[in-house]
Amino acid sequence: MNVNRRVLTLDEFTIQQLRHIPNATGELSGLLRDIGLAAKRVNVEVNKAGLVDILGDAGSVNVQGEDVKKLDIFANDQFTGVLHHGISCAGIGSEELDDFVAFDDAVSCQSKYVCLFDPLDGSGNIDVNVSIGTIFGVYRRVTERGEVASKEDFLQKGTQQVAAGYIIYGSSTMLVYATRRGVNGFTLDPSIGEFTLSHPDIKCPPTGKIYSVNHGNFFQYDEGVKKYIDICQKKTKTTGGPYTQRYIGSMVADVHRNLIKGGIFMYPGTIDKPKGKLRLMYECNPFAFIVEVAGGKATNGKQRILDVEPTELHQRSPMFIGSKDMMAELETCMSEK
Ligand code: P6P
Repeated sequence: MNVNRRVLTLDEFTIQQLRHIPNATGELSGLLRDIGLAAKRVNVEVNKAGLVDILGDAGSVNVQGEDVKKLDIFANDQFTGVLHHGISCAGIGSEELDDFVAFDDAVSCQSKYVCLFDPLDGSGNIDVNVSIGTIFGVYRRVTERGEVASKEDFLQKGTQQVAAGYIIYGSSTMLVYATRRGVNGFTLDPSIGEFTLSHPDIKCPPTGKIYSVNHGNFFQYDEGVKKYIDICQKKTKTTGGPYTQRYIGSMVADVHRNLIKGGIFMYPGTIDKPKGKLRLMYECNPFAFIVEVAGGKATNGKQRILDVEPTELHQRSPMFIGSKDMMAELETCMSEK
């Protein structure tokens, strides 16, 4: 049987990466494999979500007589389940759960990592068929292996992430993850049910022509943010433009597009929500890690996102992320009041 060696699956890639890491145990590869498995299961349900009259609404019973769960609860259960039953994760923090969950079985207590995730970000877009996604960040636990994980394992600065990534359930389903060695994208090949390397060594272009922001909140933004948006709107061919505004209300889709093509995504604080809407631990930190490894930048308007000292699991943060030259222009506007 001829093996197609040109197609590198996620598992083959993560195992290959081990060769570059002395005394690696393979636990991180195992954790990423577990995430890939949960993503495939979520992908099946997300793709069927349009068939609501077959699936029924959450709380109803489907044709197989199974209780239908809201898709984000379903996604949360999938990621929590595979990470709990794997050998690499000591506990999780999820957008869907009030508090972090430390797994107390002996195998999980011996695990090296904890994982923070938003199981299905943008799920409000499902019924209008807009791309949605899962976002995750992986940390090495700081408490002793063998003990049950505790709060300090989950509330670490973003700089402490050993890996971060996202799955985008869109025109195709992609898993993109970063370690300090680089950012790589894998597209799900339904014919073999594997994520296969399709976007090796992703780099964020130093500049771009796309700016992403919710204009509906414009008059609530900081003066510096309004000044930068005004500059974006006035760009011409001679000043690096014209720019286009792209914002689909699904962070994974907006940031993924800007990561590949170059651009800037902004979710600023507003008068009503000074801390903005996005969550630090499982939306801002993972994307900040990914984009910085790819050569971009991410701040909360005052400091680097990855340097923010977290105080609670679900804390929010303003978010500015993207191509480094565009971020520099924004920072200039924000520093000049
Ligand atoms: P708004 C989705 O609900 C989400 O958390 C992000 O995916 C998205 O970027 C943002 O909210 C959109 O928020 O207030 O612009 O509708």
